[in-house]
Amino acid sequence: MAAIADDRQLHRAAEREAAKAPPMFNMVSDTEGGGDDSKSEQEGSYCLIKGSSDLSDRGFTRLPDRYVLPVSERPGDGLGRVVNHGVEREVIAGLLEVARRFFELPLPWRARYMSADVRAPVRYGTSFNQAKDAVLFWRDFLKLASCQPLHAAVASWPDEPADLREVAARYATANHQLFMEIMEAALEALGIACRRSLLRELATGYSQIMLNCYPACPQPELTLGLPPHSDYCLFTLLLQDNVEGLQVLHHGRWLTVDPVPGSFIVNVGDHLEIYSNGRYKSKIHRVRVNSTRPRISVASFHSVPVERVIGPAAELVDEGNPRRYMDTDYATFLSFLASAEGKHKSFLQSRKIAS
Ligand SMILES: O=C(O)CCC(=O)C(=O)O
Repeated sequence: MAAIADDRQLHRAAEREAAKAPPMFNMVSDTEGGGDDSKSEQEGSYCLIKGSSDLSDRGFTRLPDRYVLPVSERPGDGLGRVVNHGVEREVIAGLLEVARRFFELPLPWRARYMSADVRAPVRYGTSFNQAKDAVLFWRDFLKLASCQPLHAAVASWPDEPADLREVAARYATANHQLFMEIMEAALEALGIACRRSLLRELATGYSQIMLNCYPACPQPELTLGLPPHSDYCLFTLLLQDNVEGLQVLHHGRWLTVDPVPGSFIVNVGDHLEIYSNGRYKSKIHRVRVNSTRPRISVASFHSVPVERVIGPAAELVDEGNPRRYMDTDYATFLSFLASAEGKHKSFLQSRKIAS
């Protein structure tokens, strides 16, 4: 038995070494060349990781150790479904298609947009918060700032694939209009008297599109595409292709969201929970990956302008409903991001007033 155990240990050690062999954590040090494979990770420095698409392209059969979650945090079985709420748009298929083509570009093209600056209007990267994640997540992303009016942002978006700017701009405009309609309905439902002035602010508020790519993963039972989190915004409108992956935490159980082609998932974000003084609850969600089918999703986050402070609406606070959250703004959120891992809704918890 001892010999067998030793053999197994040796085998696992050899597998670990084999998995380490490709230079996955090397710095991508120039914008054209996509990095020098001979360089090693520099301890303590910000590391631009090539990401899960790169590993998937290399045909890994075993998940590298840095992606393996502790046992208690690994995905279990999807237990159910939630009903999606959405509006069909002709531009949807175009955006999913152009996103797919972007993630298929050679790494040096994608790497031109790698940045450690979370405020950068365009940012390509991997994992959830790669500068902080103790365990990496099996996702690559392209973030595009998409505040209205769009023209200032579009000029900084990638010019490859050649139609990305046009297709994404049409999508961003349509998506923002939809957000405004949903927001108007939410404000009316909350009984907000001054909703016209808030809607005026939202017309040029904060918007961002996140193109997510989850390549097929060699050992999906050991990792996640994204960890449990809630979104920093009022609403997220999420588009997914026809591959399952999104799960929502509902009464302590993870429910898999059925991908309905052409629909949007409408997610309540932290800002709406704060603004509504807890009447709307932001939803914790995560993403599972699978071993056979790559998945593309597009999350559009919408909120108030970045410099604006948001707190519970005056109409929703009285003696019977005391204020439950502290005011917050983008700067507070960024300093939180720099100081914590942003897991398990902890930003929102950090704004809660103890009762
Ligand atoms: O890919 C998904 O379904 C969810 C994406 C997401 O949660 C995010 O981008 O924050």
